[in-house]
Amino acid sequence: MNEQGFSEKDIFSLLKRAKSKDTDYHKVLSSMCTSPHKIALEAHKMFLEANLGDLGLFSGTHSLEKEVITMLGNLLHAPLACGYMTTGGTESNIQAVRAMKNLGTTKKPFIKNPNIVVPDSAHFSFDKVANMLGVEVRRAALTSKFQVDISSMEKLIDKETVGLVGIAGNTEFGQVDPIENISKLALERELFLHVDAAFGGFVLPFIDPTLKKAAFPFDFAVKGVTSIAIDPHKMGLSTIPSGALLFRFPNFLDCLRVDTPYLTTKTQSTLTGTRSGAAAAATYAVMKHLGREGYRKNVAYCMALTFKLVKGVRELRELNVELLLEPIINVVTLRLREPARVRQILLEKFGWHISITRKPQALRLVLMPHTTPEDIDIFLKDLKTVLEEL
Ligand code: 0PR
Repeated sequence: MNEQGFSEKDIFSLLKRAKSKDTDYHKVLSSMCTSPHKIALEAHKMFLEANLGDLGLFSGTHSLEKEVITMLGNLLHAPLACGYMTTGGTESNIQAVRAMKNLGTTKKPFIKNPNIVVPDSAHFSFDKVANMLGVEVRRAALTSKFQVDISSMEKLIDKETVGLVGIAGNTEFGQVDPIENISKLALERELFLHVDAAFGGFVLPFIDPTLKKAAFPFDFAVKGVTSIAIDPHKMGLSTIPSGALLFRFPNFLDCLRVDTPYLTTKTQSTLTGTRSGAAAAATYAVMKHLGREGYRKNVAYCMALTFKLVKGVRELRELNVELLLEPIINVVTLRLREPARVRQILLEKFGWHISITRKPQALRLVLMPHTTPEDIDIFLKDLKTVLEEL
């Protein structure tokens, strides 16, 4: 640290220099985050110092968090669900598995080495879960449609399994697991079922039902689902860090509780202590402001981009590019030759940020609200140029 303080002017010039190196979202097709809605930004600024780690001091902000959980509970078909606002999908997944472990090993005290079974497509946050919680994470195979294979899941369950995980909108393919079938298995085997809807939670409930080729029940309407992760800082258009974890029953929150004797509240079930009240206020503001109608419009916009991209890709068929999967949500994966090289050229020559799936390797594009239909036209033209040159 410098001995003498810098002037405000110097500090801001340093900050501006750093910020100028950041990528703005234009030409970013790899991110599941986007620019927050302006009302979320304003609300965030208003509550910058609010700390949800000490609820008694910030009861106003806490009431906003509680309202967010109620709105999400209603959206996900469990008006009485309980939960709290996390820093995002990673924390929600960690806490959901921690609750499974705590409740599972109490109910079945013989369990010494608990395990959970997740789809092979599970987000890398489950690797952190395994490392942190001492819970073995078993990865079940996927079908050719990148949904978890139920029979593979079933084979991995044993006496020490405490829970199952399904994904509603997986990170790489945007696919939705057959949550109803996983739920059947969970109920038969008396296991908890966590649904990771970190991305899909603000998409699936708002998709035009006439567009859905099949229904994708994924939330508490499915009987066996015991917890859900849903992230307002992704398709919810809120600010970072806004995640949420919802439990069907209050005993899940109870089993995460620790005593906090010198705080204004006596116990705490959250993972972090000090927590952003700003993110809770931002999420409250944008959810109230947009309402279901606003989110339906947001999803319709992203799905229109998705279909425009799909149509354009189909027109490039003779260049050996095809869809890996008919998109369910606003994630498109493209099978083509030399995906890593194509990605690199698209970045270096044209400035597009795109990611690549692991197995199989394919180009992955997430169509977020910061992208425009004109961007899609330009992207398709650039992709055509690259493929022709290969
Ligand atoms: N679950 C699912 C299904 C996810 O897709 C993600 C993140 C998480 C959990 C973890 O959420 P947090 O990162 O909020 O803890 N999915 C994106 C990914 O890993 C996150 C992301 C967003 C990455 C923006 C890059 C980026 O620019 O790809």
